[in-house]
Amino acid sequence: MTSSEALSWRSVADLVGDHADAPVAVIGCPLNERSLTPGRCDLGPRAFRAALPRFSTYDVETGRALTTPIHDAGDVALKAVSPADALYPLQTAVRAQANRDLIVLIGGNNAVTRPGVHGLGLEGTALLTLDAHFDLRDTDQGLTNGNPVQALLDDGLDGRRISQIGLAPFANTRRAHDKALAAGISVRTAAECRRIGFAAVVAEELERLSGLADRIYVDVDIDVLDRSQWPASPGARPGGCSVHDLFEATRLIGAHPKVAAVDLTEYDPSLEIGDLGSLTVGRWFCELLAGFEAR
Ligand SMILES: [Mn+2]
Repeated sequence: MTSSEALSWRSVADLVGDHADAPVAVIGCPLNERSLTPGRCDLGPRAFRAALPRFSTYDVETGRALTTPIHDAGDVALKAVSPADALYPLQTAVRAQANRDLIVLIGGNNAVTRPGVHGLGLEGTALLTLDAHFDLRDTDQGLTNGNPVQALLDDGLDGRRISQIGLAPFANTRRAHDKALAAGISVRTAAECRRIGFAAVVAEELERLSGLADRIYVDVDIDVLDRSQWPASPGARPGGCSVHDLFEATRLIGAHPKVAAVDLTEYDPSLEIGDLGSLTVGRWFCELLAGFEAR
């Protein structure tokens, strides 16, 4: 690289800092307790930030460079904090960024999602999940990363304002499926996404939810990805969606004017192979920003 080329390399990390008036904020949410498969999702926020210098702001698909300043709100202190006890600090952290147009929560396990939705407020909020799983396990044994959607139904979120995309066969129970349908949740399986197109299904559900709510919270449990492309989640399996699908869908999500918050959960850097996880999460963030700048 010549010196002039070096000077022109502006990375996405250069956009991130202490920016009081930035339209986008990132909150690190290293929640790791009560994962059904114990791991190190608490390492996710640090690995995410470390990946950002590897991404140019320039988008060859549009011929434009990302310019949006991003406020880094730091990490919420969640060491040894249970999902139930994480409700208050996480929803408080989200509410502190209420002046932003888009709040990005980097997990942490999927138990981040319930407090995240509460940060926006249940009233007028819809939930879209990209996830291989329903996350509708019973809550009688307490909150885990396997029941945030059930917990939100228990809290009073109307199931008709929930869409779940990417559900995998032989990875869920009939009980969870029955609960989803009884609650009025829109259930879109992985095979349906392959048939119609993953991004097309996401666009349909964003449209449906935007007619029912003032704002949309999007939960990306990254185990929706195919395990061959994404080894860094315990729940990812063969047969999931491709990274191309996820990136295309994420750009649509970022562009939707009613999307107020997006989380990325179940990234466990301790399962990393050859930087695959960090480079995928970094690109995912770039796609989200590219979508946001198209609003
Ligand atoms: Mn999940």
